[in-house]
Amino acid sequence: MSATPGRRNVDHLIVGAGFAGLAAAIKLDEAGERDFVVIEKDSDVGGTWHINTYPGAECDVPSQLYSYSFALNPAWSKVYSPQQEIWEYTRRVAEESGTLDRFVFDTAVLDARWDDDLQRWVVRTEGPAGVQEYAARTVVAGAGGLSEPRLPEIEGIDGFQGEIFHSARWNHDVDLAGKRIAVIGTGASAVQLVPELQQVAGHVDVYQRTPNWIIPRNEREFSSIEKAVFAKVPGAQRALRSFVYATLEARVPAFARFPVLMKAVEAQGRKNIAKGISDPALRAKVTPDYRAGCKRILISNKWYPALDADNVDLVTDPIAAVTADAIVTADGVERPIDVLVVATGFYVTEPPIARHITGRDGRTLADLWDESGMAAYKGTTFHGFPNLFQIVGPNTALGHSSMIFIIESQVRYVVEAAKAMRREGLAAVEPTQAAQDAWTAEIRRKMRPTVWQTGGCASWYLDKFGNNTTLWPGQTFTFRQHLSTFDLDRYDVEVSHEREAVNA
Ligand code: N01
Repeated sequence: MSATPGRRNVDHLIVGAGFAGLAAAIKLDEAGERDFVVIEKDSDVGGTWHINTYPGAECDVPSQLYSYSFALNPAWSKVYSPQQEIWEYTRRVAEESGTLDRFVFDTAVLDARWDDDLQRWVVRTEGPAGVQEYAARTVVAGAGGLSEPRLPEIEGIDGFQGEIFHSARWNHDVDLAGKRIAVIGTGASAVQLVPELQQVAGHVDVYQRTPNWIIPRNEREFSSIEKAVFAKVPGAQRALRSFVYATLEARVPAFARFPVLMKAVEAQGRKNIAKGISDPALRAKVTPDYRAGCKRILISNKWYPALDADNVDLVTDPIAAVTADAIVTADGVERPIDVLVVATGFYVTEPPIARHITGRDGRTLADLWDESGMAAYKGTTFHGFPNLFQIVGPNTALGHSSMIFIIESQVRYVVEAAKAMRREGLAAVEPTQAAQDAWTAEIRRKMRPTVWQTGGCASWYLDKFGNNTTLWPGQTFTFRQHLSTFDLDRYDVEVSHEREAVNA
């Protein structure tokens, strides 16, 4: 193909240097697919674990499972790893992989457009050196489902004169000691950061729209003997990892087929409330009225005691407006604040990256998804978008186990696809509409009896049509089985135009 001045040809363009993009880079490299770039808008690897630096940020999946299978870490300090430790782990894995020379940091993807003549994606990026254009055989999107902060639309919020920031964009320059702080949201992030704020703030108002089921966190540090055993006997660590994996998978039937079993979790949650909170009125406010599991089950030993503290108020009246220095609730009460922390989650079912990816017929992924919701073949590939692979795509997220297992399953599929394309001399592969529709129909069928669909709550798992387009509705090993080989027979394929001409 003729080169356009300034445009760089690459085989693979990977978007994002979090767990997904990093695994894709490492595994493509190992498979001999070395001509790739990784475009990362942040200044380093680690994705969510580099960006989310709010106080108390920790993983709620056990550390033994929250790591790559190909890079076990015997040095995890605790059962649930803190953010900094996870980020340092990703950095170390990246350095040791020898792939960092192909990472481009502080650079955003402006748009990606499939070019039928080139049989490549034309991708424009913008970074410190300006705008760069790439022509890539494949795009591997690993931008993450929880990366774009969702800011609440509340009257007057733009006119707030104090400090305001999202949990995922923590402003460490703000001194919180003695301040009056409001936190909007009571999800996984808020549950971790509020207990930390409670310790330093003068007063904290926590604005709750819906309570979550929160069970105790079985927290402890690994002893030096355990760490030495993990380092010297990798089999021991693998055995523990397998045990954690099996324990988490054993919960799937309760989520997916028999939500009534979740009553056991609710009993644990009620006990946790009773242990942490003495005031019956406050206990009532934090007790959910829907089936556990419908929203993500949270784990914390610190949340309820923090809410029970003298310097914390839980506010359940809806927020009516934000003024220059206060929050006003629907009952007319005005609560003055210095700092507003917005812990309101992320754009999950309308990911902004979808607006920047334009397929074969000139439509963006967002255009399609706006009409009928997110859908993909095997959570990874898209009819109408040849050679596009999304890691953590539609219906691949988990409510019960480690996303790294899913990421590795998808990365294997991408590598198998790259090998198949090279072996068969293919320029483009794209799942057939029939294959994608059948996959989506099967997901919807499996989703129907799950707690996420029947549990009686609103959650970010569901899109505007009421469909759960985010979670995988089963055990993770079945997902891995589905993606263990690249099933070319479910794809429309094209050889290169040059080869077509020779064969004609
Ligand atoms: O976000 P969320 P998050 N006015 O969407 C409320 C992962 N994670 O950042 O429930 C008032 O869960 C909203 O209320 P409601 C994990 O997968 C993992 O906390 O919609 N309130 C809710 O309380 C998690 O699930 C870790 O009624 C508003 C909160 O804001 C995901 O990230 C740690 C509002 C949003 O909760 C997201 O968690 C942290 C409004 N306008 C996060 N809009 C680990 O440990 C929203 N809310 C691995």
